[in-house]
Amino acid sequence: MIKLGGFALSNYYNKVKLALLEKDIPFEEVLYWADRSPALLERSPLGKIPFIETEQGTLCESQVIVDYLEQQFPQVPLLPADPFAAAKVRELIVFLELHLELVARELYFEAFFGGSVSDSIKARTHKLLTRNVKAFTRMAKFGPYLAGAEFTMADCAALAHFPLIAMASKKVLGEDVLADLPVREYLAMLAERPHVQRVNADRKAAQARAAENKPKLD
Ligand SMILES: N[C@@H](CCC(=O)N[C@@H](CS)C(=O)NCC(=O)O)C(=O)O
Repeated sequence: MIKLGGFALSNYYNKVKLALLEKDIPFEEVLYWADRSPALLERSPLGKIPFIETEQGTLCESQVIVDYLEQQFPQVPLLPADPFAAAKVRELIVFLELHLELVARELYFEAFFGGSVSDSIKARTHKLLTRNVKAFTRMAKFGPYLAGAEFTMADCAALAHFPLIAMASKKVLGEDVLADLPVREYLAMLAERPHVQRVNADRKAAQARAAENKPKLD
């Protein structure tokens, strides 16, 4: 059985977890923190999560994992059969991760971990996000799914990344950079899916556990 390594607070972990659930692939979750321990580095050379363990070995990088799952378990597809339509779905994912999530990630230290980010990084991130979101708006369909009429792996990515991008930009830049997109309605629509409910519930439980274990400063 496939093992999914990582933790339920991670957006990239939840992207893969939702793909596994939607594709009805049996898997086991194994808790790994991104702590650069030897055990983790052996499975994911940069010490990032998620990774999966298969009978043939380990794989890291969420998109590589999702692409592998798609080829290895084609029964419930998360990509259209037509190669061009499939490429358009993957284009959305690469765009969302490279040009939105990875850019917004610069803000996470201040938004979620009690740190602070310099004004120059905030200004650069704001400029890049404004430009990149405008481009993304031209590509995303919301019809009702991100790539059109069918649920695809792009929705697994968007469910995981949209809330963080919106929260981080609102908190640190004072502006939700996704505000002009129908993100709220889209996420509400996705939340009707039982597997999305499971991913969200597990994430919330992990958030609550993390809050309980936070060292008290007083
Ligand atoms: N490109 C990677 C990104 C994974 C990633 O950034 N994971 C975060 C958790 S959400 C992590 O492991 N961070 C720890 C680190 O970068 O050292 C993927 O798609 O899997």
